[in-house]
This record gives sequence, C-alpha cells and structure tokens, in this order.
Amino acid sequence: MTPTAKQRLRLWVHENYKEILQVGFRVERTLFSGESEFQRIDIVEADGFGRMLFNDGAVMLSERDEFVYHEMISHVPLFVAPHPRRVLVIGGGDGGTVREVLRHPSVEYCRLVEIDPLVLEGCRKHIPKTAASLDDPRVEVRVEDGVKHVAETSDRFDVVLVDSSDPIGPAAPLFGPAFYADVRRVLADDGIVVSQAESAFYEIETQRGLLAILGRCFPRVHLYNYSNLTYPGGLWSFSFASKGDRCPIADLDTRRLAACGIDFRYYGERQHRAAFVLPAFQERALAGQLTPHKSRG
Ligand code: SPD
Repeated sequence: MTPTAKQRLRLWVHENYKEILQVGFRVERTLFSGESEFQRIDIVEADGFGRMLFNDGAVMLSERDEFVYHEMISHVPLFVAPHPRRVLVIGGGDGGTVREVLRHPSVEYCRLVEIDPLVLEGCRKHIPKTAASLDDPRVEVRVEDGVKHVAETSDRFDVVLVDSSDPIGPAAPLFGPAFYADVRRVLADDGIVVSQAESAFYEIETQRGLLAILGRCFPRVHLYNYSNLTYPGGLWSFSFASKGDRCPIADLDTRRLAACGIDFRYYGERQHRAAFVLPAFQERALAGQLTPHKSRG
C-alpha cells in the first residue's frame, strides 16, 4: 500500500508539561511563529483540533474545545453578578473570553488588557473564531501590563476575568497578592473576580496559594472545575471571589439564565452548579480555604 503524503511526513507539536508529561498534536501546517519580549507564540493548524495557539510551547486554546474554557470563565460570574455592565479582562488576547462576555446584553463596555501585542497580532490574523470579538464597538483593547493597569486605573468594573497563562513568565504576577489587592479596589461593591486557576492534579499548591491570597482580599472564595480536552490532565479550575458576598450557587440568576436565549455548548444551569462540586482529593487538599455556599432559604 502506498502511504499518503500525510502518512509519509508526520509533524507533531508536543507540550512538554513539567518535564514529566508530553501531550502531542499532529500538525497540518504552521500558520504563525514569532518571539516577543515576553514569550514565543505559535499558531498551528492541528489534525482534529483546528487552529491552536501555543505560548512558550504550552497550549492556550484549540478551536475544537475553546468553547469550554471561554464559556466557563465568563458565564459563571456574569450570571451571578446582579447587573454586569462593565467587564475587565486581563490577558485573554485571543479574544475568546471577550466573545462570551459580549453575549450578555447588559454588558455595555468590555476592556481587554493584554501584555503581549504578538498574541493579538497572531490571533487577529489566524484565529478569527475568537479574535473577531475584539473589533466589537463595546470592546476597548489596551496593550499593557495587566498588573500595572489594575494598580493605576481609577475605573471600576462589575466583573474582572483573569484569563492568564500558567504562573511562569509574564503571567506569574497575576497569581500574586499585590495584584489581587488592586483587583479588589477596581471592583464594584458587589463585584466578582474569576481567574484561571490551573489543574488540581498537577498544581494543587498553586490553587492553595491563590485561594489563600483571595481569602485575604475577599469575604467569599470558591473554586470550580471544567473539563479541558487539550490541557494536560484534562481537569482544570477557575477561582471565584466576590467582594459583596455574592454566592455562585445561591445568587445564580436562574431567571436571567433561563430567558437569555444564548445557545451554549458547555455551560448551563446544571453545569454551573455541578462545577462547584469538587472531587474529594481536591476538596480535602483545599479544606478550610473555600467559603461554604449560602443556604437558599
Ligand atoms: N496551561 C494552559 C493554561 C492557559 C489558560 N489560558 C488560556 C487562554 C484562553 N483564552
């Protein structure tokens, strides 16, 4: 049997995770590669996954499963915040989070603060599925350091979404105490912050550290999980903290959710509630750091 061209030349890209695990994707073609002062950016077309974005060799998104991450980082807080009008996204230069935020008609203004212009350039050129949202008139894109931005801005937001990469390189300060003290300051009194919180399987210490920092700044702190097809380990988390004691379960606006007409692919009321039920090993490891949910009654 004569091998097809594809079978003859097998190009793969591997995320080398913590030097103990490799996750590989078959590359059809490379669309974009470049080096900024912060990191290396690659965008490839991968067999079975569509276009994929890598920052310093780590998967940020694939077109096949990005909806999971972007729906869960956005809709969970936006359906708990009482009337979200102003949203701040830190990181997230691919635009996927902004796309989901804009599906909420109450949102009048969304500011995206991305440190790396190369992420914006690559995604705008090659991943319109997520990046097209950045051209919406409700969106303001700023190419700035998110940590510096929250330290200096006098503007206020109803929801802050920290759509960061892993806590190394340019994203490391986004897991630190000074940053969250400033996030608290820029949040409205009943504001909510949700942050990319890594994987319980590989980064339970990072989760513990992040929750401890949040616990010093906010009266209510939770963690919720989602399944990710392309991130190592598959089970990843977001942290949820509210300044005005909004509980993600008791204060979920089920009426607004039922009436919103958004055609979700992952998120929904049952998914929202279930995401806060953590596996026993994770709950045990984070004991004492999570706020009990309010009883509805
Ligand atoms: N290890 C991957 C964690 C990266 C999370 N950020 C993804 C950006 C998608 N908007």
